[in-house]
Amino acid sequence: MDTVIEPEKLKELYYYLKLTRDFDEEARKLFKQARFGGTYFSAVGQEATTVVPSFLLTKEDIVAPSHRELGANIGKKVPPKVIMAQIYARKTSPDKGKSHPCHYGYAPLNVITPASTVAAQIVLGTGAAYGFKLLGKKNVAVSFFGDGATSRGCFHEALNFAGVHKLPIVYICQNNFWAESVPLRLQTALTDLSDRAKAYGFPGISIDGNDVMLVLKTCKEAIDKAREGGGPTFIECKTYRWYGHSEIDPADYRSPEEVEYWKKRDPIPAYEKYLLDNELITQEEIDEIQSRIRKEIDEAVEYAENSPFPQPEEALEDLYYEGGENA
Ligand SMILES: Cc1ncc(C[n+]2csc(CCOP(=O)(O)OP(=O)(O)O)c2C)c(N)n1
Repeated sequence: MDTVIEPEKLKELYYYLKLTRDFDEEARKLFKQARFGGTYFSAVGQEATTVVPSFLLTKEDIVAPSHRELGANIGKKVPPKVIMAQIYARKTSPDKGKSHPCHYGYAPLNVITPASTVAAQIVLGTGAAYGFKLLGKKNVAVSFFGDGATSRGCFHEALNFAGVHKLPIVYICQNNFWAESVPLRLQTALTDLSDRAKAYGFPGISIDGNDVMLVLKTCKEAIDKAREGGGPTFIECKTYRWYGHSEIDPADYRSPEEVEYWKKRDPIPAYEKYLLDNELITQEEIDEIQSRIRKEIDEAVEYAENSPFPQPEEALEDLYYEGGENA
């Protein structure tokens, strides 16, 4: 069978998608039990658009995620226990418990820690791509953001710069039709956000972000092209978050019909069916993946809950980079 990536890899992708879904539902449950503070930004429903692009990258490629990109971290193979320690704000997390719970970043795998300011990570991802170009490296940056982020000035400045310099970057817009409680129609008069790319001189594509195989094909082509010096691509993935903006938001600004419509378009069972129908996975393998995921999530929770909190005086540590050849 002709697939965009090897059949074995399709199976591996299923594992990362399912891990993201189950981890996310677990984190929601833990928040409701007050096992960690702050809030939690669920991305249940949006897994295809985050896991797939990251999964296609090498370790050296850079990911610039936003606050809803659990899947981008899992797809880049950040260990679940590292992410759980971040959610729990423990000392063992990459930022030693200093940042927001869902600002997951991980330097060893080139995942940039998101900034709180919406759209700021688009600038960072673009800067990373510029760095790759200046250094003559064959690497790619992938920047993730929501529909709301495309209404901010720095989004436009970054894409303009990327177009001028033909940077090796893929912009993944997760259009879930809501920026917190603001509907898309009050943010823009556009129907397809990918039209924005025209203004910057590079291709924009709008796709069904819940179709795993379509996301895979579109992202693979864009990433390969960027790696070969073909410049940026903007991919608008139309998708949906099932729950509120964060776990403290009941999201009663949305109609039950709208939520139901999208729940019926759940990307994961559809992908599972595709794999089963095409004999790319067996039910036994699915069951085995499921029990492996359960064990990994339990271990991640145990790790986070047994990790210490940072001490107040540690808040002043690591504010400036003190090592390296330019120190
Ligand atoms: C400049 C700025 N304005 C407002 C906020 C508060 N805020 C955080 S996330 C968010 C919504 C972002 O919407 P979108 O970009 O569509 O991403 P989504 O949450 O839908 O994934 C807002 C308004 C912020 N962090 N930064």
